[in-house]
Amino acid sequence: MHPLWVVTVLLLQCLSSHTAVITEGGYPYLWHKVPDRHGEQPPEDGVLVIQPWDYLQRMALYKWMLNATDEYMTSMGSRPNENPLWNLPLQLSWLYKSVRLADPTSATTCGHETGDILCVSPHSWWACVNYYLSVIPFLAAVETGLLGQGVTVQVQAPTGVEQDYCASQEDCDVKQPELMLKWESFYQALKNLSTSDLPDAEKKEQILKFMWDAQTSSLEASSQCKDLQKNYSEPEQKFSRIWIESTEFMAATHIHSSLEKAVPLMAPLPGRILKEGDKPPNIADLSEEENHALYIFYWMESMNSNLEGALKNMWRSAMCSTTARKRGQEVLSNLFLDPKFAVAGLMSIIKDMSSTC
Ligand SMILES: *[C@@H]1O[C@H](CO)[C@@H](O)[C@H](O)[C@H]1NC(C)=O
Ligand SMILES: *[C@@H]1O[C@H](CO)[C@@H](O)[C@H](O)[C@H]1NC(C)=O
Ligand SMILES: CC(=O)N[C@H]1CO[C@H](CO)[C@@H](O)[C@@H]1O
Repeated sequence: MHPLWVVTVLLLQCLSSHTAVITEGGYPYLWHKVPDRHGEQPPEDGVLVIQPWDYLQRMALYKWMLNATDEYMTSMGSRPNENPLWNLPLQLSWLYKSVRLADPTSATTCGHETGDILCVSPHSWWACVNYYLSVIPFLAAVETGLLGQGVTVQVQAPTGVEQDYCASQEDCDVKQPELMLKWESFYQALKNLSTSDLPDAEKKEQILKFMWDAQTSSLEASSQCKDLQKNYSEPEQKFSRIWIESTEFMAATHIHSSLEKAVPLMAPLPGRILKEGDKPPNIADLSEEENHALYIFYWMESMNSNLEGALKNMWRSAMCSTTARKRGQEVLSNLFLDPKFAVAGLMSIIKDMSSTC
């Protein structure tokens, strides 16, 4: 073979095996720069001020949540980073890397490379959705005493937006009572289970159930961000709708989203914001895997809307046992990760699974 040909083939192989890189050294972007709670001064008067409109500060909420819950996660396994909350900082890392936390209106340079790249824009729909998956779970953790007794939090409000974000435990208890309760139950369950005699496998299942219930509620509450979708391209809007749906599909399988297991699930997500005219599976500057995952996303959306939402409900009721959920995880990861997996097979699998409940 001609050497140039060999190089070309190798290069093509590299390109086609490329998926969006969402980590750095195995951890979310800039993880080592994220402030450590214990490295900081104790809060003055017990009031901790948090600034979620900055990437590192928002990521810090996750670092602290992981730190505070790790001791209750021993039933997840003995290896490091088995805490299932890892999917949340990874998600934020992907949003940051794909510039989804930036201002989509270009009225400001917040979050853009040309401006303050660490800035999280209150105009970003993704940043808004993530508020319900970061600030709220954090406030609930504080409320259940996980970050120390007597600590209260004041959340810095964003400027220049009408979005009504709740800004303290009290405020969120009033504006998002059910959501706060879901997260508090999760933390409460962690504490309860840590002193129970149940076998680890049973504890693990319970913890994952409570956690995914809470994450699903956060996704539902994020419908409040709807107005912010307008400033994105049609393909990005479509993708964002189905991203919520597919995360709910994943949630129904109660997957153990440890650091190691959550990375491959996020790797095929599109590495940049979609533009007008982007048509999967033929977007030239995205990898085969990203194109394929988007194609599946679009297919699932059209399927689900043809069935008026029934696909999701069918899926949820099919995920009725540990065995079914395990199989559900396999189906989803095959669907998104393996471009050869036959889309048509999904329906028969759902049918098959429903009948075993
Ligand atoms: C939490 O962080 C502190 C300081 O970095 C560390 O000493 C402690 O071991 C951590 N706790 C857990 C459960 O990881
Ligand atoms: C935890 O235990 C307390 C006290 O026994 C109980 O009231 C509460 O319902 C339990 N919560 C969860 C989520 O298991
Ligand atoms: C909902 C929203 O954020 N709309 C904004 C879209 O972008 C324009 C400027 O380009 C803003 O004026 C809108 O407020």
